[in-house]
Amino acid sequence: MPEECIFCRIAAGEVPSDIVYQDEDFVAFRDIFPQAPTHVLIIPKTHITSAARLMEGQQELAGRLIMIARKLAEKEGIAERGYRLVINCGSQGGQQVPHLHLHLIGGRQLSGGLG
Ligand code: DGP
Repeated sequence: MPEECIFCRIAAGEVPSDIVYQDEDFVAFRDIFPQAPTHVLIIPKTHITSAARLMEGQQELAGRLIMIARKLAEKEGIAERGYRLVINCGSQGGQQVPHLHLHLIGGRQLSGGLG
């Protein structure tokens, strides 16, 4: 794991975070700068820099990321009213942390725009 990767350090338990879910391969924790009442980041424990670096053999991992988001949306009580799933990818995509993460955002009315 890259020593300097903040999300690897969160996954390893070296940096505290508000963890809402974890299993052998994934961790989900609340975003430090929440954009909505529910703002959770779901990450693979393995260091993948971005969605652009996903390999063919990681299709299942990518699918599980979304399935975890779906289950967490239910757990957070936002599944019925709706929510947003976002993966920022690369600098023009607005990605700030270079470790693949899926944002689960909801609990308020979100605008229709994509910025
Ligand atoms: P992105 O722009 O897609 O790379 O989003 C990165 C998100 O990560 C941003 O919403 C803030 C969040 N974040 C950055 N550092 C930390 C941290 O140390 N802890 C937590 N919980 N969230 C963080």
